[in-house]
Amino acid sequence: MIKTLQTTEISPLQKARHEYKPKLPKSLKQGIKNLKVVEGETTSAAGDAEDIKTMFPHIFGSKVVTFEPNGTNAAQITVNVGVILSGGQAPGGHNVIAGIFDALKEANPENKLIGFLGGPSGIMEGKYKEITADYMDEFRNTGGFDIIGSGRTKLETEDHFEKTWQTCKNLGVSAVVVIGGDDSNTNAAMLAEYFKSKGANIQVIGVPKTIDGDLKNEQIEASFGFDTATKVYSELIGNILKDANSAKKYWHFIKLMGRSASHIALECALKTQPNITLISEEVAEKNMSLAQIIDYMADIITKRAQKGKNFGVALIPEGLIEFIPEMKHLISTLNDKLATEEVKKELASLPGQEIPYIKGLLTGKDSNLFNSLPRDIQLQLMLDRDPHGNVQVSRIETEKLLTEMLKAKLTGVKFASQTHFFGYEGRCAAPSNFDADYCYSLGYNAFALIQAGLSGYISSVRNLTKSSDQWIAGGIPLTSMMNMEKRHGKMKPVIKKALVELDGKPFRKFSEKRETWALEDCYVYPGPIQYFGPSEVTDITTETLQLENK
Ligand code: FBP
Repeated sequence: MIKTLQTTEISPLQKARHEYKPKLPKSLKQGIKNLKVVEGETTSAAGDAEDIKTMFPHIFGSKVVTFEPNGTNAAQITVNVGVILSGGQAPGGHNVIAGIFDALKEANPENKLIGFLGGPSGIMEGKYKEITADYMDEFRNTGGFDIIGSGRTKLETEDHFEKTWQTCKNLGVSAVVVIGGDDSNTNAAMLAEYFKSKGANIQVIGVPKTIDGDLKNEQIEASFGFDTATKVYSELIGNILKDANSAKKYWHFIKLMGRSASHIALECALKTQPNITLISEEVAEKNMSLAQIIDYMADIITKRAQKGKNFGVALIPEGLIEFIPEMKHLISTLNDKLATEEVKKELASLPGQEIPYIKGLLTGKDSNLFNSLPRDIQLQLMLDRDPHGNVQVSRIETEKLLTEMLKAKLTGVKFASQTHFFGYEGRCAAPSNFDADYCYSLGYNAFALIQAGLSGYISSVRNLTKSSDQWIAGGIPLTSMMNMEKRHGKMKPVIKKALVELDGKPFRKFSEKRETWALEDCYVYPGPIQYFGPSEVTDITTETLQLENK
């Protein structure tokens, strides 16, 4: 039924996808009213347990839970649930909301779902939209976060929490679902702790979102969106590999999104087998300088040229720049300088003279490195930080920096290059079958956690390489994923970011193969995401998940 899809014209594929019925794990399939809550082990923290316990006395040490069918009927109380989309878009966000919506209406048709508009600022400012059945229908199985919008405002101070509480009181909201990455789920834990400490009867549940794939652990096998985004990028990389191998005249340098970890670059490399892939975590581990990275790439380009191959494809993770130890030092110095009011004022009064002014503030190795960079990169390194204090790596053209430096290095070699950045292209794609099912299950499960009376939990659906009916649904205490890290010079409780593990199976497979991939043309063409057809084509999971779960 697509009678409600009236707002904009839609494509035949959108019409067909609208009819798709996302699959649920067996435990949830029997209905929201028949769930049995099974308590597992008591949890601690990912690190610094004593500090985390002191900071989260009300939610620390809760038990892992899983859901099983054939439970007793839940009490039919009426609840209003609020939902927030936080941070960067990730395919499947709409299905998380659809899962929450369907579960809460199934539990009690009087229940309401309130969507807070534009991210966490929506709940602080009381900007919302009630999600009705008709409105929800328009967004099922679609990409984007346009159902309610997203934002990067942080919910972290007492004032923010008070405002949030006031909005919840005004709207009778007794549970809030935060769909976000590691930072947003850290803030969800703080909000859950705040509500409990105040005796406010408001539950907080997180949902693991980010295309970057760095919000994962034993219980959270993957963050949603990673599957679809990497499939989109791999399709594009596959097309470029074909073009490179056809024209045989260009080296293509492709920067791939993923603010910090290199999971996206690694997954795309495993899928497509290009000639060069840099992995930021390895660069950091080997303490490589920018010059050494250039040497490594120049060596492969030269060896291929000697074989008459003046073409190739290189993948560059977006976060690389921050993992090169000397760059990391420079960025950290710049962060400190740019954060002071004095420097901010000076910069504002010196339009056009920012670079010489900053140069005057740097000393030693920082100064040498900054001076060696092209002007555009110098300016990009000085751009405003995001609200979490991160350098906006998506705005730093690392791919261009590397090609410029390679051009200077490869004097006797025929070398023509093209640069690309694949990031936003993948974040709002219509979710793959995997993400459509996974997200719907995460959302449905989030309401199951609410119904079980839990707070300070993240929705967990695992056993993901098996068919969806064998997935295991439950909840993980957010504090069990936290440790203490230095942020803006202060130790803070945060959810531990999962970086690429160099002794993990995905990286090991890549490092066994990369020498062959560098010189031979072992290119694989994954093609576009398929929504219809044989299951081995439509339901395939990521290489990362398959290798990690082997
Ligand atoms: P989240 O961590 O919020 O999921 O965002 C991921 C991301 O897509 C990164 O890969 C990228 O660096 C960043 O968002 C870009 O941010 P913006 O959308 O603000 O340009």
